[in-house]
Amino acid sequence: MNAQVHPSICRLCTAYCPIQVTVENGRATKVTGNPRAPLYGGYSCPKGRALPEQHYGEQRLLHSLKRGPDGFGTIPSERAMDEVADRLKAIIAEHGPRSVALYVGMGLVPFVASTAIAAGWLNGIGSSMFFTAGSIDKPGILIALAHHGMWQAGQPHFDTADAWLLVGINPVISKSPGFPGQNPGRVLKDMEKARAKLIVIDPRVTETAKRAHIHMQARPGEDAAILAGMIRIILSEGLDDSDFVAANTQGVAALRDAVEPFTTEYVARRADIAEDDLLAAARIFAGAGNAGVSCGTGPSFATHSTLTEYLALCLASICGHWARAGELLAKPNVLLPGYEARAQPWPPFQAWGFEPRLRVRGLGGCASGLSAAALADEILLPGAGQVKALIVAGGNPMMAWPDQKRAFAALKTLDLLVTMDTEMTATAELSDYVIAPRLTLETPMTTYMPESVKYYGTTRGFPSPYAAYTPALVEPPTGSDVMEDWEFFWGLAQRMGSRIDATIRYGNGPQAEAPSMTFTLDPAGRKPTTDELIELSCKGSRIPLDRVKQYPDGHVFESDQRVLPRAAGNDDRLELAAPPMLEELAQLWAEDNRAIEADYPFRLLPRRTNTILNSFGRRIGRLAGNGVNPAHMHPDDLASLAIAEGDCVTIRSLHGEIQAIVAAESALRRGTISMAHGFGANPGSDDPLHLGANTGRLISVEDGYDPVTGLPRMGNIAVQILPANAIS
Ligand SMILES: Nc1nc2c(c(=O)[nH]1)N[C@H]1C(S)=C(S)[C@@H](COP(=O)(O)OP(=O)(O)OC[C@H]3O[C@@H](n4cnc5c(=O)[nH]c(N)nc54)[C@H](O)[C@@H]3O)O[C@H]1N2
Ligand SMILES: Nc1nc2c(c(=O)[nH]1)N[C@H]1C(S)=C(S)[C@@H](COP(=O)(O)OP(=O)(O)OC[C@H]3O[C@@H](n4cnc5c(=O)[nH]c(N)nc54)[C@H](O)[C@@H]3O)O[C@H]1N2
Ligand code: SF4
Ligand SMILES: [Mo]
Repeated sequence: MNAQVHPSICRLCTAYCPIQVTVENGRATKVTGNPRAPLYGGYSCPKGRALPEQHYGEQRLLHSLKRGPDGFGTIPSERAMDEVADRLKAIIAEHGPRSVALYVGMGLVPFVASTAIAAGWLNGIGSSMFFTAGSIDKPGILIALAHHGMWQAGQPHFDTADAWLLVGINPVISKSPGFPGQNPGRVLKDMEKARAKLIVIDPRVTETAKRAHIHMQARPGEDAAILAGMIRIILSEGLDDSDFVAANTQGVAALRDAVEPFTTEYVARRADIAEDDLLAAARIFAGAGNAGVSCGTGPSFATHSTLTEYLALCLASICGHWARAGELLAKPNVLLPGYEARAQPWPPFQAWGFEPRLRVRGLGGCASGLSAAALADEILLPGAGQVKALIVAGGNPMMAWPDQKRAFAALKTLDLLVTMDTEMTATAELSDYVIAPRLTLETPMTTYMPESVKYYGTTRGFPSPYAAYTPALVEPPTGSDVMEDWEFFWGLAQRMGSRIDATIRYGNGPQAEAPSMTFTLDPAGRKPTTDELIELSCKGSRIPLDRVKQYPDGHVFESDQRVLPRAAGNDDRLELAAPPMLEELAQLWAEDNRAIEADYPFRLLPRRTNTILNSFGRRIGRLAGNGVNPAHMHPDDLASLAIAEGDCVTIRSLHGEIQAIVAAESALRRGTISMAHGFGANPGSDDPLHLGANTGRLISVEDGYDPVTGLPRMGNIAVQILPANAIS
């Protein structure tokens, strides 16, 4: 037996854990955490350890497929590209380039150049109908930054934080990039040792909330009100950093007026939390020398997401929790170009109202891109500009888009649907062609992607200047016909006689002027290798890629670079009173969420679990368990409805209904139901006992949608529970 152990990187989620992969006779047989790697303390999770199953399990697509009258049959990938290119050319000739849309999902995230090349291909054929899963995640972050402005130097070093506020984010499980995801359980332990205080707002006693100094188990959907209440306490008690506020912000008086109605007593009653907890949380956050606040998908999906993110920024700014001149720059970059940062803002900027305009709900281009929640309607709405062909790359619209039935109707109307996926997903089932990609251990990669997420929110990115590179460790299984995601777009451009015009700009507004990567590929010329694309993306990096490659276990490339003082004559300011945000705050006040419809007394909340990543790997037994996503409910709620654990109930919203198996969970706030997404089947193939239920079916794309990002209410959904029925 020829077994070797190689260091590598798991890229399933944005944690990018360093791993050790045992390779026997050209196959990856075992994955464990890498104890030699810095930052992660040897951590790996069950999903990462199941990489061999992802690569060699029966579910893996090893050939591209074409749908014929009798179902799917394999097709050589070169021929699939010939046929797809011909059909696209015909569709463009008849309906124009805008009739071709591209949706990029989480499966494409690991390799920045894949998304850049996919988007560059779309550009090259003259379409700007580019949609990503990011638009149905936390799109409000980017719009909030545009309203507020951004602190050039970012936050101080994470290890210096003596308080941290987590709003509806559960990093212990999700490793969501709003909090250091490098072994977050250990990060929390280290915080405890350093006596840093963790404050959590979550309707569930999550794995993270268990470690909190203060946990406000609030009513869902009240996060903006709670943050407004904290700001009011800080300003009225004079706990703000008034020197920082005077020197670097504007609008504090208007903010003070706007939060005035959000008294401690009012907020505590509205969100059903203890007044003392709210007071203590505000005082701890303001009293900290350095503190951060990160909001997750919980508040994002509960409506008012941009406002919540905006108030989180205002909270940080009134407390002056930004890096000051002379401090060490916390995130100096490694694989991205180095940069100089001053202790001054980039002032607010416009981040919406861009081309292209969509034809539905007044939506269009904005900093978070086009809204994927509007794409089904763009496909269904007849007339000039209708989308006729959709390429789905590393995404699963049938599992992930809000309003599953509308997504189903839309995908079935298309003239051409092509999906690139490693498995036969619910979306692939509806496709004309399914393209089989290489998987991660078959491709080289760097930590470039998780490094770059710092440009998409204040608390994101590696907490230290860490980087790693891994070569491909194995070849795809013998006899397979798979390609890298980017090669498919290269192949299409080659056949369509178009170019690939790719640009990656990091960050938002004025910040995006700084590091960027622009390249044009001419598919008439020589095809690059993935390693050449990696080199291209790291051109101008602070640390040369070759040096990073010298450390197979990854390395922290410390820098002694300091934050520079404000430039002479500069008077840019952070905006604490952006009119659209203060107007929304006034609406929130008037809205008063306590009026829960009498007929829909429960609130359905999103959650993530440690073994499942979105809709990935649903067919990998070790991860998916029995394949069901239980509807978690409080035992007292179950008792009051005479429902037993394991019963199948109907969950009905104003928009749709699903059937789900109930599990008791006393960690939940009463009146809430907590369920993972990405389960279930296409309409007509439901099998709640074996495949689980799709929570997207309960969502309406028009309910509470944000006028800029288009994000509808995807959580905090009012539902009723109809008692056990006799499904078997
Ligand atoms: N109801 C509800 N809806 C939600 C959410 C929710 O909480 N509740 N969450 C939302 C969020 S936060 C997000 S980000 C979106 C996610 O939306 P999507 O990205 O559309 O959905 P995923 O389930 O992540 O699908 C990723 C797909 O990529 C495939 N894949 C894995 N590796 C590769 C690869 O190397 N190449 C290719 N081509 N494919 C690969 C996987 O098999 C999977 O089918 O869903 C959103 N939708
Ligand atoms: N294991 C695993 N990791 C993942 C994923 C996965 O599917 N599995 N998905 C990845 C993706 S695409 C993303 S976007 C990230 C998401 O990462 P997170 O944003 O951390 O997502 P969750 O873990 O679902 O945590 C959301 C929390 O919000 C709470 N919540 C629900 N509604 C509300 C509300 O109205 N207010 C407040 N304050 N809290 C609320 C829920 O109880 C839950 O604990 O995770 C990524 N990582
Ligand atoms: S947390 Fe798990 S899935 Fe995410 S990178 Fe680490 S091992 Fe992979
Ligand atoms: Mo996400």
